[in-house]
Amino acid sequence: MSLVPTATVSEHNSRDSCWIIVHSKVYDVTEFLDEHPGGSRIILKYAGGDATEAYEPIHPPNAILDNLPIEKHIGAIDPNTVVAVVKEVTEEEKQRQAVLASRPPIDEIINLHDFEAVAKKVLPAKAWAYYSSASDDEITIRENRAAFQRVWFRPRILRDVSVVDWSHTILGCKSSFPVYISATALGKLGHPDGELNLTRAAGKHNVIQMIPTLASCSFDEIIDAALPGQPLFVQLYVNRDREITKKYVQHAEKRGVKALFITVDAPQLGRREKDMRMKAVDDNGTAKVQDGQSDVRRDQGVSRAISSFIDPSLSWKDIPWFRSITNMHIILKGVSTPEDAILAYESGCQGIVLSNHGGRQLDTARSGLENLIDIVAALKTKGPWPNPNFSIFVDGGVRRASDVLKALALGASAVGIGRGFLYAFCSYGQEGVERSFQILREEFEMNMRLLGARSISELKPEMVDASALSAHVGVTPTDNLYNNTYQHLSTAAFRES
Ligand code: 173
Repeated sequence: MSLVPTATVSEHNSRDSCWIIVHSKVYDVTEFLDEHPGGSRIILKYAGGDATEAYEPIHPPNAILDNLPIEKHIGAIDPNTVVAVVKEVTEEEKQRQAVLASRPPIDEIINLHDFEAVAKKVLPAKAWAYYSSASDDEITIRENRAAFQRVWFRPRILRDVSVVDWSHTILGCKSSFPVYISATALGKLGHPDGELNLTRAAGKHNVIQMIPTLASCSFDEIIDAALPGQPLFVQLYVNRDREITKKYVQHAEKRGVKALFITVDAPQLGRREKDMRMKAVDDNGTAKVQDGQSDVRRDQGVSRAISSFIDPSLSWKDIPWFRSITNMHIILKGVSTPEDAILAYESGCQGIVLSNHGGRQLDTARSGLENLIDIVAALKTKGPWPNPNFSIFVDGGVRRASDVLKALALGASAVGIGRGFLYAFCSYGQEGVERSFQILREEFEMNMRLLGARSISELKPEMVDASALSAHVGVTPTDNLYNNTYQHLSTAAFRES
């Protein structure tokens, strides 16, 4: 491979001739500018220079190899011409490092909310905005939590609960508990090891991870980090180019992935306004090249910028095609109504996820937990119950084992947690994820004892009162005097610096 001097690269710094450096390799991306899913503006910002830092968290390592013709790979940067740039650490980064150093010790993290509180403080503002944001007025993201609080327990007593067992089987795979790690994109925005934090922790503790299509790590990196036989699922955004999708799906199956979760609630990405505002702030502060292009709106935020490959024409007619290209279990992720649940069942899928995409898609969509009631009732009319060949998963707002137990009592097969585990690795890496598993195990043990369920199979609809679930109103009068004196529970404390 030829060596390219830095000075030569810097001559190609415009829309007419645009070279960039990524991981010490030089690429001519002039003709790719208009094809870049994130728009040309972001590439032009680094025209003639090193784009590695911006590239790294958003692209899997093989993205250039897969998308840029080999003749556009100019060569390797000549190391003798590279002037070591002492990167100025921004004030924000300095503050962030200080906050990181004063994180609460991990054994003081005692619930999944604690991780969120730490992540909010230690993440770069852009990453926090991307992960935490939800669509429009963010009603649904909050409803996801509130829904669990409208379901009340009806515990049974005197059942000899000296031994309780929360282990479970999900789509034929053994799992430590009835929870899987749901897919969340762009893990390296939050931690240098990205999704591998989840893979490694999951392998060690028998938890199943769903690999995101838009992971920061490549699909193969994630599979390679898994232990032999470690069960994994994969999430799929369907590409406009079905050949790309077919290759991805068949590769996943060949590498041993057990189930394909096709995302069906995102033909277009929701407007996540926290994320959008952050993008606008960032651009105003740092844009060097004004290319005059309006191919990607400046206020679209991270996710919208990289989602243009998703096919909005996906329809029920495509399901037989998926069945024809893979033998993996096919699960539709993002089902909300009994009508669609029955269509999924009748089209030969092996399950559905009752999900509103963590409140990031249609705002004021109901919670998966609420939808569970009608969907279970509809599916009961269609076949055996529980149906060993059709699983109903729920995700959204799950932070406690008690949430999981409520969903299972109401008929869910298992529950997905996305942000809860994401925030665990953003704040403490793999150790954080392992701690989150330990917290859940302790919560399962206590809650199952108190509920009188010795195993997951003993969870029954009679153990919960979901009569208020569809009410959507807080009917309890506010007790102002009491509330004013009530001391709020707090999250883990930062150490004094
Ligand atoms: O919720 C998301 O942010 C998401 O699913 C997504 C979709 C496309 C690109 C990046 C993220």
